[in-house]
Formats: sequence, C-alpha cells, structure tokens
Amino acid sequence: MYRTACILFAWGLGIGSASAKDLPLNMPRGVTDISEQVYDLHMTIFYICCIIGALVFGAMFAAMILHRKSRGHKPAQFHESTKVEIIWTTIPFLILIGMAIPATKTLIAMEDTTEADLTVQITGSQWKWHYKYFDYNLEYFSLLATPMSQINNRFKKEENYLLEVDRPLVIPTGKKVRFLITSDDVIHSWWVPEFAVKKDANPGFINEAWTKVNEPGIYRGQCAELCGKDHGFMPVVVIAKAPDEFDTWMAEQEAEQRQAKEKEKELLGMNMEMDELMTLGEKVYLARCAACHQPNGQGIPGVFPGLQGNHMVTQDQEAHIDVVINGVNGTAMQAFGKQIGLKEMAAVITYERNAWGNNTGDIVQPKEVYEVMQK
Ligand code: HEC
Ligand SMILES: [Cu+2]
Repeated sequence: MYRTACILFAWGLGIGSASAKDLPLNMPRGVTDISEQVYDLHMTIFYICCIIGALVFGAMFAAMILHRKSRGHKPAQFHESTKVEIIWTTIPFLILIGMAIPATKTLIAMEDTTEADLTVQITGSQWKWHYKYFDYNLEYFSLLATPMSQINNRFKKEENYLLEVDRPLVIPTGKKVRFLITSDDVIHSWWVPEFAVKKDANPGFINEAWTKVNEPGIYRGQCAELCGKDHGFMPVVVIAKAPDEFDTWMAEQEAEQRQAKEKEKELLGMNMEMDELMTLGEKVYLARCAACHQPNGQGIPGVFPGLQGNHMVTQDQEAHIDVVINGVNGTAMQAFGKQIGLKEMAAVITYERNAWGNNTGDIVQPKEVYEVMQK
C-alpha cells in the first residue's frame, strides 16, 4: 500500500531523474562518494519499483476496464498453468538478484574501514558526544550550544536551532577518517546524513564507520536513537577543513590542551572567593547538571534526586565531591571528573552546597577536589 502510494505520488509530480534531486522529500545526495553511491542505489531501486508498479497496475486496470462484464467479456478459464507459475517465480527472482548486486556492492564499500588515514573514537552519553583522536593528543566533549532562551521560546529560534554545538568534530578533507563508535550508558546513534553515516553507539561494543569528505564545509546531524529525555538535544556538528588548515588547527588544540593541564597544577595553590565560586558554579550547574537535577535543584522525583536539602549535599562533603567526580555506576549520574576542570568542579560543588537555601557556608577549593580525585 505504502509503495503504491509512493509511486502514484511520484507519477503525480512527474518525477524525472533531473527533478528528483530538487525534491525536498527525497533523500539528500550528500557530500561523499559513498553518499553518492547510496543515493544512486536508492534511485535505482525506486525506479525499479516504479516500473513494477506501472506494469502491475497497468495490467490490472486494463483488465478491469477493457475486459469488464458489461462489455460481455467471458473470464478466461485456466488453472494450474505451469507456464504461468514458472514465469511469475522467475521474473521476481531475477528482479531481486538485480537489486541485490548493486546493494551488496554499496554495503561492502560502506563497511570497509581499512587503510584509514585518521581514527576518531566517538562516545555517546546522556546527552552529549565525546571525540578522541587516536593519532593525536586530543579529546573533548561536544555539547549542545543552542541557548535555553530559544528552547523556551523567549527568543526567536535561529537557523541552526538544536543543530549547533560548542566544539564540533573537525576532520581533514580528502582523507579517510575511521570512526570507532561506542557509548557510556544507553544506545545512541551517530548520524550525519550528508556523509551517509549512521551507526549505533552501543555500551560495551565498538561499531566502525568511515567517511572521506571531498569539500570543506560544516555538516550537521543528530543522535538517531531515542536515548532518554534530552535525545533531541545532542546534535552532531562536523567541520571538514583542508588538510593544511586541519594540521594548524590540531597543533593549536594540542597546545591548548597541554596548557590547560599545566594551569590545573597552578590551581592547586589557589584560594577562591565564595562569590567567584558561586557565579561560576551556577553557570556550570545550569550547563551540565540542571537537565537532570533541574535548575531549582529539586530534581524529578523517582528519576533524578533533588539536591535541595539533600543529606549528602548539606552534610557529607567528601561523599558529595566523590559522587560528582566518580558518578554512580549503572545510573545516569556520570563520572564528571574527566569532563569538568578542577576549578569548575570546585565551583559547582560549592554552588550546590549553598544554592536553593542549602546555605551550608562551605567553600570547596580546587585543591580539595584534587585530593578526593587522588584517592
Ligand atoms: C543525566 C542525568 C544527570 C546529570 C546530567 C547529573 N546527574 Fe547527578 N545524579 C543523577 C542520578 C540519576 C543520581 C542518583 C544516582 C543514584 O542512584 O545514586 C544523581 C545523583 C547525584 C548526587 C548524589 C545525590 C544523592 O542523594 O545521592 C549528586 C550530589 C549529584 N548527582 C550531583 C550532580 C552534579 C554536580 C551534576 C553536574 C555536574 C550532576 N549531578 C549531573 C543524574 C544526573
Ligand atoms: Cu542519544
């Protein structure tokens, strides 16, 4: 029924091969050789379906109209015709073979991750992506960048609404990039339509995919596997740069990451003021924790614990620091120790201990976070 509707619809619009690519309902052609192959395969199969539809329905309507009873037609009387049965077994068989050959060729090419120039590990978690370059000393998280004000309709939604991140994945053009895709919690799926790459990110498994982007540009995608409350809030953004620009970018990033590590050490001797910690802490909390524990610290009963008046948050400081650093295994509470810097960690813990009327007066310094981290 669905196929019939598609065919009639396509006929109605008078699709020819030239106009099909302009039709927004059709799948995108993409920007890689593989996506081009996938598109061609899709069109080939689609046209085969159109021809079958035209022949079958043509014969059916011809029989119904030209051979109708009111014209005095007598039905033909033949049963168990071996000839007909052979024909209607052989023809579909040949059609299926004709479809399987190009489909298998494309699938094999998509799965061939050998001889990659570059490998990136992609890890999904609720609700963000983490990228780790194997051939370089660089890894980072990539979070949704669309401001809450647009999500809440307080501001106009911009063009890339829910399709923008703070740190996109950057890859070089003209190079084969292999992706190793996995997850820290539930099943996610890393999807960039224009690369024709869509692979599930399963906890405990590593799936492989690859791409080779021909033109520099910004390519956007989304998590394509329903993964919980903020599934719609973990987009994918990939920037493809010419190889020399990629090298420059990478050198800068590596240097920055090194400096950040050295800065961490300086932090250990630092004593921060309450005001500074609270301001930074609120920012970190809203960006990283509020999705679950809610901006007012009340959580969602039965799902995410409230932190307002929470025993751990108002009493046991070391346990509090520990749970934020190491998370709680097997729950949505992640180990933020590798995601958030020492200063931000000190700030967000201080914030939780003093916001929403918790007012413990406790100030947590980066040094104290570091000490718990070393245990
Ligand atoms: C994806 C959802 C999620 C996010 C984001 C999240 N948490 Fe949690 N958090 C949880 C869950 C679920 C628990 C309860 C774990 C358990 O079962 O013990 C929890 C527990 C906690 C606890 C312990 C509360 C208690 O009574 O045991 C603290 C403290 C906490 N989170 C702080 C934070 C901080 C700080 C952040 C941000 C840096 C954060 N959480 C981000 C889901 C989340
Ligand atoms: Cu997801």
